[in-house]
Amino acid sequence: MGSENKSTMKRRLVSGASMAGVAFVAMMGLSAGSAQAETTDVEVKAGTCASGYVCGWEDDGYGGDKWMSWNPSGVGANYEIDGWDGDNEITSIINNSGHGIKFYDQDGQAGNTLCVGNGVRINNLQDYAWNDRAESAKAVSRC
Ligand SMILES: [Ca+2]
Ligand SMILES: [Ca+2]
Repeated sequence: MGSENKSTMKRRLVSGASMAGVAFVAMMGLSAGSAQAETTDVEVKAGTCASGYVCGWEDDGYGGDKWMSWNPSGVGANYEIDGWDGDNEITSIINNSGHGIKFYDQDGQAGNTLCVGNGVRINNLQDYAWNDRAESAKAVSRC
């Protein structure tokens, strides 16, 4: 009797495991679907940086708050990223300004720099060791 119960338990365990497998596959299918939706979403957000502007967002993938939206008047123009809403928060950038944009990791165009060429999109500044660092910027003729 004892061994029969054991084998019944075993069968139950095996069938439970295969059910879990089915659930896992279904979940994988779902996450693949949402990853696709996310890509479209990123493209939509990326499209919100108008020609002539350089834009900076709080999160990667042009998400979260858009702390920077600047239309530089020309080469040499300076921009001060807001100390409360922007400094040390920008994670993604699109430069549609028509100029190179030099970012500084301190206020008043001081400190270390990262130059982002015209037409460049950076999905995640972490890739350049520049996540949450930008505090000010300047338009330059080229990077
Ligand atoms: Ca950030
Ligand atoms: Ca600043």
